[in-house]
Amino acid sequence: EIESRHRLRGGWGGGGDREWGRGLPYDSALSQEALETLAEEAGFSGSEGRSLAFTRAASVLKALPGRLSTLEELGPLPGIGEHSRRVIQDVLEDGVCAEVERVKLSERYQTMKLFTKIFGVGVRTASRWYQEGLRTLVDLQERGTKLTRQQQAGLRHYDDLNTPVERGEAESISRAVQGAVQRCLPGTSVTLAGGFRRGKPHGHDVDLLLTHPEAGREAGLLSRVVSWLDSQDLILYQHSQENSYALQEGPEPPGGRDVMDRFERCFSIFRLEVQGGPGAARGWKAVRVDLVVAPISQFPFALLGWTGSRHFERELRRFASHERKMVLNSHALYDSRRNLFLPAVSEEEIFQHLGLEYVPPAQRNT
Ligand code: 8DG
Ligand code: MN
Ligand code: MN
Repeated sequence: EIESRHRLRGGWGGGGDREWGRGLPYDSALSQEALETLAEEAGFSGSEGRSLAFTRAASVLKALPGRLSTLEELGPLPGIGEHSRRVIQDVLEDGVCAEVERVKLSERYQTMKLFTKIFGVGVRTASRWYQEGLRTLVDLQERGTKLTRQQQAGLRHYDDLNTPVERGEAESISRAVQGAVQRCLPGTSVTLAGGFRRGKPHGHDVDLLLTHPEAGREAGLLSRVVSWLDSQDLILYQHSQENSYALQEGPEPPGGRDVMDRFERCFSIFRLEVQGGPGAARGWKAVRVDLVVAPISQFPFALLGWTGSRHFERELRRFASHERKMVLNSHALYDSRRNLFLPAVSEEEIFQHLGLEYVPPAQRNT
């Protein structure tokens, strides 16, 4: 897809004013939404492959610069399969796709969506609860469903955590963490990654990447930072994981399950003071925050990995492995042909190693 995007930039210019069959302006947003719903539904059914196929198709549409007028225009596009084409065709012709509308109305889809929006609840747990006949958040509480500490926090702050985080809020949390690291280890840098680094105006959480210019100094930093934030009543929930990455082990096999990495990190919920918005009456709002610590030598890889989007990362890693015989993850880039790690001090250098033009964060929203 990354390759096809490059091709598209050359070949698809100036299509912005085309209109579809009945003379109404049409853009691909509706088809994208329809395909994303089917991707989500496939994920709920545990069909990862199908889910990925729909996500890819949606993402190909997103990369089209102009409007889509006929299905024929999709002719030479790779990554859009039979089923996705049918969905796009339906949307082009009728404005909706019956299959998608059926999914959206189904009890299972709606319940799975409700449950998986609880912090700490994945598809498997949500699916089990559905099988057990649970349908609402109240059901979970009243029927004494066994919940982890994380899920309890997720349920307690359900509304806040499903309210988009504004950029200003992310910046304010970033500053609070800056303050904490300056007390614990001066010189530590805090970088806003994730969707906000890609320029999105809001997100579902705040992703912060910590590093220190002197290798090794970052060890043990996170627990001190979290303790200090906690002592300031800024933390409503947290669980941390230690660094489990050892470069000597060699690269992990390509095509690993997802983008999970092994940095020291903290999944948390912050208590953010707010003036307006949904939490205004209370004066605070719960916000999901991911804190990740990377050693300086791995920082560019961590930054690239944690900037996302998830789909962009997946495609980039696939490109590295299929086209370059390289293993890319959030820790390193490994050249399997030459049997060596390719170090980098910036994201630009990683793209160079991969033989790709640099893609700035704002263009990674695929
Ligand atoms: P959003 O929060 O605004 O909804 O979007 P996002 O910022 O793009 O999504 P995210 O779920 O916060 O993930 C940000 C990036 O972090 C994404 O490309 C995946 C990446 N990431 C890693 N490792 C890990 C990991 O171990 N867990 C999680 N959750 N994300 C990881 O590189
Ligand atoms: Mn994020
Ligand atoms: Mn995150």
